Amino acid sequence: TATHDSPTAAGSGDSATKAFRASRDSASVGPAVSQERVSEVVTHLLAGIHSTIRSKKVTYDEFQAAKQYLIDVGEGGEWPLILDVFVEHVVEDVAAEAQDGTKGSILGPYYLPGQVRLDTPATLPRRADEQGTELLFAGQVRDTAGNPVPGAELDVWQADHEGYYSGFAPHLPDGNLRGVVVADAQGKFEIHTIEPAAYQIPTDGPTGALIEAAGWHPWRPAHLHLMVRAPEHRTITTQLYFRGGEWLDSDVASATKPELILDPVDNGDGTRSVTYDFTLEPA
Ligand code: MBD
Ligand code: FE
Repeated sequence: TATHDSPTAAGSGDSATKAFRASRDSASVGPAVSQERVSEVVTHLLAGIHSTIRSKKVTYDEFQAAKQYLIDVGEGGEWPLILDVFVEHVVEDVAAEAQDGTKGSILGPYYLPGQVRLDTPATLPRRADEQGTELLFAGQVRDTAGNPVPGAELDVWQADHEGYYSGFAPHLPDGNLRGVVVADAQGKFEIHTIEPAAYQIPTDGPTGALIEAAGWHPWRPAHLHLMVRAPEHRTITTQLYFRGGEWLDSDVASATKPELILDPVDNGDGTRSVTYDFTLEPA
């Protein structure tokens, strides 16, 4: 049972918007998008909206409600959340068409760079009284030719046993259940952590309001987030799920893949262990 106030949607929305802006500011500036590209994509996007209005006979009341809704999404800081939940998975699918190696999944709104670096074997930072089933997550990072990738980095972030992320829920210490684990000379790693709970989209913000209004459910299955990187290799951004976990077949963010499901075994002492190996392709 919770002994703290749950974070507000507006609070975590603001944090997610700030984190997104910071990631843009520090990123190198890419090539300007051409006028042709802007026109092509936006014309197609608008045509989709126009065709929805015509075929569903969208009314003036509905149009004005939609305008109010989009204003609320921005004011609540929920653009990162709503876009990552309902749109990012298709961008990831398109990117994946040209990729080899371990399957990717969406980044989502809760990545924070610059976490503590830990040599393997590592324990992710946790509170003294961190709840949840102990999990030993181990494996090896190899390249597409099967050779070990020495010193690969596994940048890991996850929710706690109540489904909350540090940096976005004010009752959690900064950096909790986040870390960059450095694999050994054989690319092997061992990460001690706890199993996360399923994640519920905040019900008190605009994304939650839409889900409720549409009669959908607000859940993502329990998952670990990872970015796996090494020099001269393409960084993999992915998520790992748990066999038998609730919502695996109906993730609100449509971000599960059968290849990304872990099968932990019970160690008989209340802890669980699992291995998962990663394959990196050349950059
Ligand atoms: C999450 O924890 C998440 O991983 C995604 C993709 C969207 C919302 C919350
Ligand atoms: Fe997540």
